[in-house]
Amino acid sequence: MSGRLAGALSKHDPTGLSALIPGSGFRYYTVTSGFPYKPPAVYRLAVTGNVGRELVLTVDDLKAMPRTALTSDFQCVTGWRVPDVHWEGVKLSALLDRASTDSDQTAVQFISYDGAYTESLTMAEARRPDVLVVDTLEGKPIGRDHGGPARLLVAPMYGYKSCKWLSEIRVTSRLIPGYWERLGYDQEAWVGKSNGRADAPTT
Ligand SMILES: Nc1nc2c(c(=O)[nH]1)N[C@H]1C(S)=C(S)[C@@H](COP(=O)(O)O)O[C@H]1N2
Ligand SMILES: [Mo]
Repeated sequence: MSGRLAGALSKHDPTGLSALIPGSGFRYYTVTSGFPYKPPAVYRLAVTGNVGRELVLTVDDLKAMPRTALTSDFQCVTGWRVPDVHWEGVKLSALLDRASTDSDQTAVQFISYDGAYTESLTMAEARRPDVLVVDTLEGKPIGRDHGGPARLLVAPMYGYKSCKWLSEIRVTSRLIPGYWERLGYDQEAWVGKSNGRADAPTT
């Protein structure tokens, strides 16, 4: 069901169809004791590590870069799934290019400003067109609960790869396991192809 249809039905149907509205099926996750937040005006995203030039980007800088929109199912490895979630942001590959990432580097680490969460991808994964730094969810700025002002979205993988409250993207010479990987979850977190995803970038 499309988001628009679910939204229209929910206005007239009191039986619980609102649970199908994209976005409303999310759980809000944090591994810390709270939900940190940096207002858009003070938020900064750094691109660091083995790059030709380090970047420090504002929300406006992200808005000014070539934008990518993508609709994909969002699925947590624990079982919940939100169909057809619409995100917008900037391809991670574009940020890596803009920072003149050293060509011999093999991995990228993602660091959250919550002070605890990290994630990582191989360079090949990081350069996929369906891996974005997103600042927009269902047409609105990403708020505190969903890890705004900007978070990672690794559309083809389980939700734990999509680091919330993203503050630093660090180019590294080797893969550094993330928070959940150190607790036993797979580094390669591809969602099964049988889910019928339609998450190709639309721009
Ligand atoms: N910083 C941070 N990022 C995180 C998490 C977290 O606890 N902290 N949880 C991960 C998991 S397991 C999932 S399923 C998604 C959930 O995203 P949501 O809270 O926006 O629904 O965020 C991922 N990114
Ligand atoms: Mo998750």
